Amino acid sequence: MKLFATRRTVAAAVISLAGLLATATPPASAAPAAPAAPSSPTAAGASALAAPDIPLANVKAHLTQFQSIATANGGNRAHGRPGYKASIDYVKAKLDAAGFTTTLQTFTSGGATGYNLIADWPGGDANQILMAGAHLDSVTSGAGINDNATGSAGVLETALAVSRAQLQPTKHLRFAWWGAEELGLVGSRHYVNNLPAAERAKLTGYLNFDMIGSPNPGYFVYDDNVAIETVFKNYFSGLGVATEIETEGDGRSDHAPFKNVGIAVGGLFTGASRAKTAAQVQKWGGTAGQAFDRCYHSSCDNTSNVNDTALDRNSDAIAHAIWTLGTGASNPPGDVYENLADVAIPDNGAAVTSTVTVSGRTGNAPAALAVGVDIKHTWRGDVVVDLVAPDGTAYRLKNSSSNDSADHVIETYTVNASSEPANGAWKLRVQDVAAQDTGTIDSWKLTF
Ligand code: DTR
Ligand code: CA
Ligand code: ZN
Ligand code: ZN
Repeated sequence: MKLFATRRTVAAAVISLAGLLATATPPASAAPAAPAAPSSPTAAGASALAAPDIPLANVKAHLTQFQSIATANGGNRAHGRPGYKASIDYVKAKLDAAGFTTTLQTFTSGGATGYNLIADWPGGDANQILMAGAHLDSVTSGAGINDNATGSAGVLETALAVSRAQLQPTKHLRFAWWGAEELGLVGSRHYVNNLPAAERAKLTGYLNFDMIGSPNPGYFVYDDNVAIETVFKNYFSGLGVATEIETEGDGRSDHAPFKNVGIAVGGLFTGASRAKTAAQVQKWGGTAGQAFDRCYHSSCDNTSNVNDTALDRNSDAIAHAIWTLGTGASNPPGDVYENLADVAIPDNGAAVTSTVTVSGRTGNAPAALAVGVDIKHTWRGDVVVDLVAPDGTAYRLKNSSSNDSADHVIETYTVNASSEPANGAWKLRVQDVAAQDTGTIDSWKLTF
């Protein structure tokens, strides 16, 4: 829209005229609804059980076993090598003895047979599965103790703690140890690619642990899903340990195949070859200018390449997440899924989107799906807003309006989404369709 005076003065004239006329209101189908419930995938009010401490000595005993296996098998535990299968056999034997239902899934990579070990804890809601996993393979150059016997041992000892507690979680718990991660997430991609859509839809989340005991550790939390991220951040703040968002690994570990099909993911990481900064030393101690793990993918990645405090804290954090996300309420009404990330809206340009991933729910979305929108904009009449369901169906929330010069779109719309499966990647699509004035998607959320 080409204006001669500044937009504000022209608008002031138009608005004062328009004040005599009906003001723009959201389309009837998206009439504002009641404010949403507190934001969490498990509704407020359901109390999760407190996790036990994970004994560091037990975790380190697994590391010693993995080191011995590598030493006895050519110095590594790599895909296709005897050290990897011996690692699988060790973990499987522990889980079988602890009452898990274990499954060995095979695949082929580079002409060699690979193995994923899947362990299900009997019980819990079969339609709401919480998964935790770690890759068990090393590179060929070493024993792979920090990368990734630490993650494998932390997940193993948490699973054994579930057994010791004879836990009866709300959700069904599934643990996984992946093969051939170092060759390109081969094992976890094989698992996800061969998981039918109906089975994927049951996964409420996948928690990934790849390098959780780096010798010069940082405390990094994956920021792929706000609810899972919050569980981990709350745990560490309870310890008085600062955390940072994990930025090095998008797509670089076994959470990626799950995220790529719309499953909520999270995890922890203590750092690889990047150097720790002086600012990070202030938070965490250690050595500035030195890699978080100077033996990353090297022959020196052995049992002396681990920081016990980091390993202990992260193992306890795994247990905290499993107990918190696994024993909280199942999906009663009022679950909130939100995305707090800012997305810039180009002036008079292409539409932008922000995604919220819903998983682990059963059935379709409700007839009164609440869509909470917080868009900052200096001329909201420019803005068109749609909710796009996982199958691509668009629901118009707000049309543009040439005379609505007010700031911001902060509304809760109600959408009849009862024809849409609840699980999947929902998107808020926003487009600025008039020149001048710009804005940002500040946050948005779905309340079921
Ligand atoms: N892909 C992992 C190492 C790795 C590097 N950056 C990140 C970030 C988050 C998790 C893991 C990683 C490996 O080499 O096994
Ligand atoms: Ca501990
Ligand atoms: Zn690696
Ligand atoms: Zn790794």
